[in-house]
Amino acid sequence: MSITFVENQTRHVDFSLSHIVPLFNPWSYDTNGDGIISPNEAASALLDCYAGIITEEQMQQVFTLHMNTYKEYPPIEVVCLDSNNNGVVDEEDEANFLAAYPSNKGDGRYQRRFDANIDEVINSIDYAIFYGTLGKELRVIRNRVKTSIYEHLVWPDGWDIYIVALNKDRVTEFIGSFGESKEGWIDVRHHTYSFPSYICQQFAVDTMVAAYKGLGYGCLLGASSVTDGYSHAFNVFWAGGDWRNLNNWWVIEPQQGTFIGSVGDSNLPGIYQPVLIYIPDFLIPGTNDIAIRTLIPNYQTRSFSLGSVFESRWGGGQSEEPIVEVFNRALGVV
Ligand SMILES: [Ca+2]
Ligand SMILES: [Ca+2]
Repeated sequence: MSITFVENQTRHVDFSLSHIVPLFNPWSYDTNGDGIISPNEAASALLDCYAGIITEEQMQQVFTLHMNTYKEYPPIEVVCLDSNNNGVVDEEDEANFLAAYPSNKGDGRYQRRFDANIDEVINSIDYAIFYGTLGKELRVIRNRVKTSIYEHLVWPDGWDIYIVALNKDRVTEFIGSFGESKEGWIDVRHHTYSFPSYICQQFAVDTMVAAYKGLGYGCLLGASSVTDGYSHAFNVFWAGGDWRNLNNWWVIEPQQGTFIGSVGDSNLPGIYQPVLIYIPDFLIPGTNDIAIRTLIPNYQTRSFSLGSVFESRWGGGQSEEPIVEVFNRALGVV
């Protein structure tokens, strides 16, 4: 086949070959069309190669896509209703839920995971929450919530992270939306507020840790404010654009799944103006605290800067979602 260009710039294709060899598209193995070549999809390419349907080189193309697109995410162990950790709230989870419903803490049937609002009873409230999530798929949610926009931030000592921009119109598909009673993948917003054991800090830590496991590194982060001597913890995310610009960061109230507004909005209530944004590194041994670095907003220059290279800590206290020993800073980065 030869391609020639004529003077008016339109393309003329001359099909002079006796036959046309169809182009191989390795994406044809993405049978569920989710933009990821899963282990099963890669395995079918391998079988096709053994069967002589595709060449070894073509199989390698599929495996390259598999390596580049498939990431193993750690399971969320407590704060979502996918009890068999297969990324779908499915019939098996339904059977598991019904085996625990109804029950009270202390009963053999009771399972903490299905007590979505942790009030120590699995009742009609948890039933409604469970059926609000039935059928949800984490990969679908992840693909809708995450964008392909990311930014590489490097500290003076070489420690680096990627932050990944979220689609602010979709982020409640992961955290749930209080105002619309719309369930997300996680159920942190249903937790009963319990002073002093489960307060803003625990809502924010559980949301950040679950987001790390479900979406990947650098997506939904922790943050805190200080107003009139009181501290408040919540979550923030970057939505793309210049990461230093306060306008490009958005605040979520994890206690309600409520979308608060932009960090750069001068009308943002003081309790939602972060003084620090927390970047997780590892679990400090013997504690439930996370070693962190920080991003620091400056409300005069209206911009962020990198915090100190010295590690600090952000406490999980009685947060529920198990904190990973080491945060994989490449997890889920495009
Ligand atoms: Ca499941
Ligand atoms: Ca309950």
